[in-house]
Amino acid sequence: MNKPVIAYIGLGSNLSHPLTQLKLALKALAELPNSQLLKTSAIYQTPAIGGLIQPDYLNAAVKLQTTLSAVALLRQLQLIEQQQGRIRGEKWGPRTLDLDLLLYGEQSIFTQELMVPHPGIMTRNFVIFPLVDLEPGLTLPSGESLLALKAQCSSLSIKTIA
Ligand code: PH2
Ligand code: MG
Ligand code: MG
Repeated sequence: MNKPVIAYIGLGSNLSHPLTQLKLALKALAELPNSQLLKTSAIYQTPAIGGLIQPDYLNAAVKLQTTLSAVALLRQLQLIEQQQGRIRGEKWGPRTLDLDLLLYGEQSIFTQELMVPHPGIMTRNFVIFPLVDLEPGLTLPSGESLLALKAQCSSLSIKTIA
């Protein structure tokens, strides 16, 4: 049995009733094997970042304890995305559900399929705000503190909806 690890997962949706998508995803995350859902952030509405004109996103994050390996957890997240009708289209295109493995313990992982910490953590308010809800004192493997990142990012245009 692997040692339990604390992982943080980012959720995003901007298609097919995003609030329903996030709620379904939270239920699926609570039922992940060898894992325990510890905490859920508020849900935020944020303008889409990326080149395409597309609907606003709803974003959130969860804190999970798991004995799944990072890759096994990634596979589970991809399965949930697929179950909720994710079609892998353009890189920055709209999606029914995006589940990103943001942090996996203290580990830095750089492989073809997995980059942890997720590169978006450093700059995106729709990742940083939910993470602050979960663990304001969090420090990234780089040694950077989450609150320092939050201080650098815009709070304009991000609002809590639930
Ligand atoms: N995800 C993207 C691209 N742009 N914009 C917002 N506001 N929220 C997202 O989750 C998001 C995005 C690609 O994963
Ligand atoms: Mg994403
Ligand atoms: Mg993704």
